Amino acid sequence: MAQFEEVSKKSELHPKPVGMVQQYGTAGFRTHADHLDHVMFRMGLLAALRSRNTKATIGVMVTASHNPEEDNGVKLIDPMGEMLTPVWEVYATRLANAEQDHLLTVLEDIIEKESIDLTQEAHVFVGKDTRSSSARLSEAVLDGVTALRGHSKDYGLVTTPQLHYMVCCCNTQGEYGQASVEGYYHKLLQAFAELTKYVPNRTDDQKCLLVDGANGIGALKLRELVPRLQGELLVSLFCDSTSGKLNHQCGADFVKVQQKSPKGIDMKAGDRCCSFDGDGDRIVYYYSDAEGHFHLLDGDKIATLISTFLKELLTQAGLDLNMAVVQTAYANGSSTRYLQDTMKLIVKCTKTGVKHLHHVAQEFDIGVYFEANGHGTVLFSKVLEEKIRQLCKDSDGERRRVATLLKNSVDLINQTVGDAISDMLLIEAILAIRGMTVQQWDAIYTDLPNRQLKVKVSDRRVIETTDAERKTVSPAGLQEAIDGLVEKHRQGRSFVRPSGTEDVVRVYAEAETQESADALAHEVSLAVYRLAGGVGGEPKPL
Ligand code: NG1
Ligand code: ZN
Repeated sequence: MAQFEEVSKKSELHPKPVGMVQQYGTAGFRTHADHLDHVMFRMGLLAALRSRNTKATIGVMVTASHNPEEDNGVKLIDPMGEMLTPVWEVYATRLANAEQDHLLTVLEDIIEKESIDLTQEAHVFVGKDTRSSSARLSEAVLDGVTALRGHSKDYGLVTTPQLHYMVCCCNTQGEYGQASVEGYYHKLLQAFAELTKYVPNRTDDQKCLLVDGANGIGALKLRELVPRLQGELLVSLFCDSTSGKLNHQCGADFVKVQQKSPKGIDMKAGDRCCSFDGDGDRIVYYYSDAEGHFHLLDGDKIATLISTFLKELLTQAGLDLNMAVVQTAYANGSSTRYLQDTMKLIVKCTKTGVKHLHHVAQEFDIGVYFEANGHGTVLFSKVLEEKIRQLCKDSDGERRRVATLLKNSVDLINQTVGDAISDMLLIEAILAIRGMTVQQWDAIYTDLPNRQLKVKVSDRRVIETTDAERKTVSPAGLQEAIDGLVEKHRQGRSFVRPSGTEDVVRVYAEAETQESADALAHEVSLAVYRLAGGVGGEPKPL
C-alpha cells in the first residue's frame, strides 16, 4: 500500500460524492462540470496505468465537445491516436464510480488484471478546450498522473484532434509528424500548399470561406493558422469566442440539428460557409440560395466529395485497391444509394460513435468514415501509403501528378480522428482542384428530408437495439409499431436509440417530403413515449 500513499492523499483533494454513478459513454465521460473533479483525477491515474500497460504515451483531453458551456468531459487517447480500447472503458467506468474507500482496491484490481509493472515509466499528454471549468479540471488530471509517478506534458488549449495527433506523433517517433502545435500546422500547411499549387488561377471569390468557430478552441486555432495560408484561402471567422458563448446558437451541432445558419454569421446568398464544433473535431458546410433557402452539406456530403475524389485518383494512378465508405444509421438514405449505386463503392453501416466507424474503416486500403453530424476522417493502409510513395518516385508525367495529389491528400488528412481544420483544408483543396462550387457539390445528390427528435423516458436503457442500431429488440412491440408507421410514408425510414451522451432517446426519420419526415418523427416519438416509459408531457407535433 505504501506505493499508493500519494494516491490516497491526493484523492482526498478530489473526493467522489457518495453514490454518484457515471458511464464512459460514446465519447468518454460527459456531464455538468461540477460533477467531474474526481473523475478527472481518476482518469489521470488510469492514463498513467494505460501508459505503462502499452509502454507508450497516452492522451487525456478535457472537453465536452458540442455540449453547453456548463458541461465538461474527458476522453482518453490510445497510442496510435485512436480512442481508448473498449476493455479499458470498463476500467474507466469502474474507477470513476468506486467509492472513496474502494479506490485503491479497484486500482489494484486493474493493475493485477493487466499485469502492470509499476516500475515502468508512464507518459501522459493532456489538453483542454476553452470552457471556464477546463483549467481546473485538467489540473485534476495532472494531479492523478503525478500521484502515480507518471510524467505529464500539458499542451494547454488544443483541439481534440490536435491532441490525438500529438499522441500519434510521439508514439511513432516523429514518423507521423512533429508532436507540437507548430508541427501540426507545418504538416497541414505544406500539404495544402502542394495540393492547391495545381490550381493557380483561382479568383478571390473561389478562395472565400466563412467559418463559424462555435466560440471555441477551433476558432482560436484557426486564427493562428489563417495568416499562414498565404492567401490561398480567405477565411472570415465568425463566432470566434471573443464575445459569444461556446456552442450557443452556433457550431456544427446547432447547424446540423436545427438545419439553419448560426447566429452572428454574416452570409450572403451563395457564400460558402462551414461550422466547427466546440472542440474542433466536427465540421459541416452550408450556403443559402437566392431565394433564401438554407442548404446543409453534412458529413454524408463530405464523405461523398472526398471518396469520389480519392476514387478518381486511384483509378487514374492505376492502383487497384479496395475502398469503402463507413456510415451510421443517421446517414441520409440518398447518400447511401448514391455511393452504392452510382459510385459503386462498398458502404458499411456501424453503430453510432466514431470508434465504431474507425474500426471498420481500418479493414480497407482507403476507409472514408463520417457521421452525418460531420465527424469523420479517412484511413489509409500501410500498403497503399507505400504504393503511393513508390509511384511518386518511379513515375513521371500525369501519373506522377496524380501520385503527388494522393500523397498530399494523405498528409493533409488527420488519420487519428475527425478534425475540422484538416477536413476543411481537404474539402477546400478538392473543390479548388475540381473547380467546383458549393452548389455543384450539393447537387451530387439530393438529401431526403429528415428530422431528429429527442424523447425523455424514465430509463433509456430499456431501449435495446440491433442491426447497427437500425432496429429495436426491446421494449416489446416498439419495432412493430415503428414498422407500421414507416409504411405509411413514401421513402420512409425511421429508427430510435438511446443517446450515449445525453439522458434522452433519439428519434430519426426521413421521408419524401419534410412534412412527411416531421410527421413520421413525431409519430415514432409518441410510440417511444408510450412504449418505453416517457416522462413529462406527450411529444407534440412539430
Ligand atoms: P449520442 O448522444 O450517443 O447520439 C452524439 C452523436 C454521435 C457522436 C457523439 C459524441 C448524433 C445523432 N449523435 O452521440 O454521433 O458524435 O455524440 O460526440 O449526432
Ligand atoms: Zn466534438
